[in-house]
Amino acid sequence: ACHLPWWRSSATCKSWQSGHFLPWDRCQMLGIKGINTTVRQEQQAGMKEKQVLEDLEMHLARRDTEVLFQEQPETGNQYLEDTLLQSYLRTHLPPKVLEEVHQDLERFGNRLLTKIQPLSWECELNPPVFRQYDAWGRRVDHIHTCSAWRRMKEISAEEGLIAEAYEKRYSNWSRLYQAVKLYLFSSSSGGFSCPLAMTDGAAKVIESLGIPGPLKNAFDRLTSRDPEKFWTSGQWMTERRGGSDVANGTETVARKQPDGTYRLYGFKWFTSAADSDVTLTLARIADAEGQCTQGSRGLSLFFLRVRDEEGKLNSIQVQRLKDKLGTRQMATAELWLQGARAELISAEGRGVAAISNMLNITRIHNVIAAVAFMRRMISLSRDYARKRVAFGKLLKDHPLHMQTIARMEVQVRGAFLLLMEIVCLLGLAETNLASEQEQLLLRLLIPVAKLYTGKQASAVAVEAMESFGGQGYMEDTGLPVILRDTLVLSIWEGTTNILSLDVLRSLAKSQGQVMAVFLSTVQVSPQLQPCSA
Ligand code: UCC
Repeated sequence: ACHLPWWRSSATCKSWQSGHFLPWDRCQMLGIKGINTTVRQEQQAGMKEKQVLEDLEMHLARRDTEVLFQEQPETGNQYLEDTLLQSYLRTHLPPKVLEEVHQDLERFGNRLLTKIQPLSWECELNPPVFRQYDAWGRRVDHIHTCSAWRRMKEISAEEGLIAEAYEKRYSNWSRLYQAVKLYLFSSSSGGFSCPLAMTDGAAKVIESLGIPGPLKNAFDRLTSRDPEKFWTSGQWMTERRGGSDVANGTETVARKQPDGTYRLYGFKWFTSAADSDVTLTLARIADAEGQCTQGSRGLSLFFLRVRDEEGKLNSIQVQRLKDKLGTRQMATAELWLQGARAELISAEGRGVAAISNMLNITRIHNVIAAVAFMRRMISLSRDYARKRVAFGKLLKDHPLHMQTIARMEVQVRGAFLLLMEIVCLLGLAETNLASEQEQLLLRLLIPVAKLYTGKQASAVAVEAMESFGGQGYMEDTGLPVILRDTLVLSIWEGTTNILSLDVLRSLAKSQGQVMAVFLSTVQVSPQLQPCSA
């Protein structure tokens, strides 16, 4: 008799002759119940069953190789595929610079595709692990990162992802060139663009201080192309009482030592890339009576090494790693500073003003990441539209679908051009070629671009995810990773409202001049603008 195995659906039965599974109604039709039938009837039934089985096997064979599976969306060499980027460089860079940069970017695009993207996925699959004690009960506070993450650090040095901006081989164009490499790297970096942002910010702060003697070694390492020498930096600003209101939230105290260094005592609640070599952080210097000045004027900026030469933590205890929605590839930790040795690097009480150089750089990196994630999602969505058939034709032949992609494309193009404008201005400012107006424009555009693209990137990522249908929601497509990592862009490095206040700060401090410059800049013809060659 026909029996239904418990693990099969009720619409299926197992034929007693063949051991194959047949739909229940086919069994009925074939009359293969096996009892109360004549020999002729059984022969007829046997032939019918054979035919059905052949049909079924053909059907299964087709299912194995064809229609059930959808073609995977892919990107090729991101530089060569990015027509806007290429045309921007052609129309803005001097020919000699363009020639060298083009060659390097084409090579880098291939390296990203063949070597770096697979590492990025490895970083996602092997997030950092925190081990507080060793097998013998000794406290070790070891943050273990995967080999792919450590390789990203070496690649960053080899590619000069920080060095390029400080060597200034191409004068004011070096910043733009660095930003383009970071833009290409960002969505394949497995989260390593975060420590790079802070490393760039730390180098910028040290450079803006005139690279004082005690910081020369650190500056050289932060901007090195040698993987053996290269250091990354953290930026420890956020404490228990919050990350936005730094002036009132910072409780860490600095005690001066007889040798002129300081020891820091406090609790840093959110320290990204906790595996970094060095960091910049804020603290309140205690006077002889142990009293500290409260508010912004009590904050000073310190530089410290996280570990000593033997890899031992600098009087720091790791409380735990953060359990984040995204950027899970990167170790973000809660740290107790228990007398960490540090050097004061700003004037006393000028910590916020000094670290704002770092904030402005990391905010530009945030814009870079926003544009890069949008570009990656849209590129994948476009490729999918060329491969995926629905309602009898490719998605690319459905006007409504293409309208959705076109709208996203407009978003990313606008954001990309804004980013290029900002890094052009930064390059001019860093080579003393920027006019006063250009400096004001830069000051205004950084918070505007960060707040705008941070929000825009998550909206575009959600839209792009939807364009893949249910596949977009599948973890192992890698698309949800991009969405999660994008969502942080409006949060860290200043939330949207904090940046809106920063826009007001720039307006107030310049007595409205930033707005006058902005209006006059957007009203003149593009040919007259600073970054239009
Ligand atoms: O740490 C974090 C995670 C790290 C991960 C980073 C990865 C990035 C990766 C990107 C790509 C993948 S998240 C935490 C980050 N924290 C913040 O962003 C802080 C947010 N809060 C603010 O920005 C606030 O506005 C504060 C802290 C700057 C406000 O401080 P104050 O002390 O209340 O502000 P004041 O008194 O208005 O400003 C003090 C001085 C003033 O200079 P003077 O005294 O000369 O007038 C300001 O003009 O600082 C100056 N200043 C600035 N200057 C303040 N902000 C700026 C600025 N943006 N540019 C120039």
